Order: sequence, then structure tokens, then C-alpha cells
Amino acid sequence: MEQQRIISVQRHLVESQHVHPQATGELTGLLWDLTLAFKLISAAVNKAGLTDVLGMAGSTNVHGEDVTRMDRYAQEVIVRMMDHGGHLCAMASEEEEEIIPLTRGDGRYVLCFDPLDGSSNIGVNVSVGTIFSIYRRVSPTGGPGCLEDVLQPGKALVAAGYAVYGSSTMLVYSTGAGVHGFTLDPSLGEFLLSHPNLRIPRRGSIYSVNEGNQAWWDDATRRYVEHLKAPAQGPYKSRYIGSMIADVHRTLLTGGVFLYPRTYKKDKARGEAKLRLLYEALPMAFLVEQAGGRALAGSQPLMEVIPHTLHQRVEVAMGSPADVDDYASFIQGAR
Ligand code: P6P
Repeated sequence: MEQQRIISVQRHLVESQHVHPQATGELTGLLWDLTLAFKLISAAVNKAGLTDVLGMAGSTNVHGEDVTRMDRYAQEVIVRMMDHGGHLCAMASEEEEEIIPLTRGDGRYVLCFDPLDGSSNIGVNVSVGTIFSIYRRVSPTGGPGCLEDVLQPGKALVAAGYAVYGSSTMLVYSTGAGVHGFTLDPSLGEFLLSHPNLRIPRRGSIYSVNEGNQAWWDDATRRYVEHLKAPAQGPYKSRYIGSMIADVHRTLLTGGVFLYPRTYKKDKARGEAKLRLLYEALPMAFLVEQAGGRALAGSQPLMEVIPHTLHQRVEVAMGSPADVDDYASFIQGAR
């Protein structure tokens, strides 16, 4: 069996850049800076239980959710890492109401990120992570970016990825040429290629959804999930961690489907979505589709959803193409 190359993420990024002769190295530099931020956050998350970092910071974010100090730490690390690099014209974060101004904000790219997705799980030692997406600016160069640079659909994405802080820390990213996974060797402080050219199985045997919301799903979603439980389907196994990054990472590697459907609890007519479009759903959808999977928002391709506000929420179904196609057949009324 061919020996897998020993290659760091830095080397991988440089080699990926050489595939694009017109590349300036800006995106490579941006991603290098991000990988350093992930190492710093990983070191802190991995000893969260040993410091007084745990416990609520007493603040709440734009969504009225308790913010742990780890959220704030991860947010500050990324903002300080990216502030002077000159690669960005604007940043948007789950933790900030408005776009984040930069000291050097005349760059060519835009960064949207969730600094610590699933952070409410830190206290019980469940995997959490940082999710990011990168667009090219659309506003005139030479000055700071604006909201228009951030509110772009998934099909405009230049790159996306995540760092998952679990039993090991992994970086999974794509610049549109496949999905590549790197595992951090803490003794070296290097992300080494461990999952080259990730491809999601055509069909899986795991479904991942918070069934506690079942009473407030629409009928098609309820029927789809019941369909998966029928013996004729295997039946599928249920796995739900409650940390999107962990649930989608497992789906990417083993196949199956991850769902966060709209719930019709408060607003019986329109329903409510939970996951954020710009810095949770879209970057993960980009990766899943780059790995050969599919991602939907209801019956619409998720990558085509137009963001109108920074913290817009969206219903999500993503994973193996055959599984997402089955879901779509229920949603579209064909089953
Ligand atoms: P629920 C974490 O707070 C998060 O944003 C996602 O990471 C996760 O998939 C979802 O919320 C969990 O939500 O309602 O199942 O607890």
C-alpha cells in the first residue's frame, strides 16, 4: 500500500496555491494565520477544566445565549490574529452584533466565523470547534469592507473549514479543490495531513437530529425520520451530540444525514430555524458538497440561500447524497 506523505498544513496550502498561477499568496497567508489561532484555542480548550476558565462569563451574546469565557477567549484570539494581517476587509462573528472593523481592513477577503461552536458542551467534555468561511470582497478595494462583502451566498465561497477540538484536534478545510483533514500533533505543534481528499459515502446508516423537537417538526420531516427507523431501512442508528461541528464531522467521515429542521413551536405559520447561515450552515455545506455530499435548506440548495442579515438562521439537512435525496423526496411531497 502506498505510504501516505508526511505533510504539514502549511506545505499543503503552499502546494495548493501553486495550482493557481494567478494566486498572490494572500489566501495562503490568511489560512496560515487561522491555523495558529486554532492551535492557541486547542491548547486552552484542552485544559479548560484545569483553570477558572469554565463557568459562565456572565455575559450573553447577540442571540441572548450565555457566553462561556472560552467563547470570549476563542473570539479574542481570532480577532487579534486577523486584525493586522492585511488579508481581510471585514470579519463577522456569531459573538458580535455587527461586522468587526479591522486595524488593517483593506484586504481582499472576508472572514465569517463561529469562534467556538457547541461551547455549552465544554463543561461536559464534548467536542467543540471553530467554524470559518472566506469570501472575496465585492466592495471597491482600498478601504474597509462593508456588510455587502459579508452577506454573500455559499456559491461565492472561496474557502471554508473548521477546527474540531475533540479526542484529537483536527483541521478540515477546502479551497474548492476537495476536502482535506489534518490532525494536530501537540508535541510538534503541527497539523499533519491525516485525511487526504475526504469523500462522504454515497449513503450512510446514521441519522443525527434532536428528536426532542419532534412535536414541532412539519409532517414531512416526521415521516422521514420514522422512515429511517423502519426495520426495512436497516434500521439507521441515531447519533446526536448537540454540537454541530461534531455531528457534521462524523457525518462527513462515516456518511448519513445531519438535520436541524425548522420547528413550528412559537410561530406556527413560519416556524423558526436555529442554525446560523453565514458561520455554521454555509461553511459546513461547502465542505459536505466538496466531499461529494448534498446540503439543503428545506427543498432549496443551501449554497443558494441569500443572506439578508448577519445572524440569519436556516433549517439544515446535509450529508450523504442518497440520504439527502431521500429527505428531499419527503419534503417535496413525493413520499
Ligand atoms: P439543540 C450549538 O449551540 C448549536 O448551535 C449547534 O452546534 C448544535 O447543532 C445545535 O446548536 C444544538 O441545538 O437545540 O439540539 O441543543
